[in-house]
Amino acid sequence: MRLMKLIASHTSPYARKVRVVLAEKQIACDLVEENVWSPASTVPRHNPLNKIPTLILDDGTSLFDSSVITEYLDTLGGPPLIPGAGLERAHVRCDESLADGICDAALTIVLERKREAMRQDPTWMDRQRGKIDAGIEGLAKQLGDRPWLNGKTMTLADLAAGCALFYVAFRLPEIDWRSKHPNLAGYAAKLDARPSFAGTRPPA
Ligand SMILES: N[C@@H](CCC(=O)N[C@@H](CS)C(=O)NCC(=O)O)C(=O)O
Repeated sequence: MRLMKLIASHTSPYARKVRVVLAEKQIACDLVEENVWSPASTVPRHNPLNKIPTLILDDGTSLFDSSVITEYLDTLGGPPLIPGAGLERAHVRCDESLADGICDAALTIVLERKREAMRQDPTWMDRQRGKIDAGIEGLAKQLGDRPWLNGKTMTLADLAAGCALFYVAFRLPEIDWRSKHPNLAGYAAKLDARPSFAGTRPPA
């Protein structure tokens, strides 16, 4: 059987979420690094949206959007990360969406800051900053003093939340969520110590 291939980068928080899930579930997968911003990107051959992560399956077909990929990986064995059905499942998926939404807003600011100063839109960036602050606050409230976002068991929600929090810390270090939300600081330290997170840190 040919190995699956994950087209990813070392800095994408969405790709990191997929890599963390692969590591947690000990699923073998080749990592192919691609720069989607380069005209030479081969990603459009597998994903018309030219976005990473994109998973190439062993039959040559592909899956994209990190939440679709993680849902598929969860069916391949290893410890289940998404509850099987009902509201429990919906809550985990909703938390994943919240975490991804924090990444979307952070990435929007990162991309806006790459434009010439004159073309940057402060109102647009403030709007995104509001989503990041409120999203992180939402995670902190939900976590409360519980070990994991959905109670006693670690789920995909926690892995997605970790990727979002670490992405904000990496790209927008002025957002000091650790001081503002000490419960998230302890939670993040616990996630960071897991081999799945330790092995997928973005380059310094
Ligand atoms: N919702 C998508 C977001 C993926 C995404 O936006 N990836 C970024 C890299 S961090 C990308 O490939 N951007 C290229 C582009 O938007 O053209 C997911 O969860 O996979």
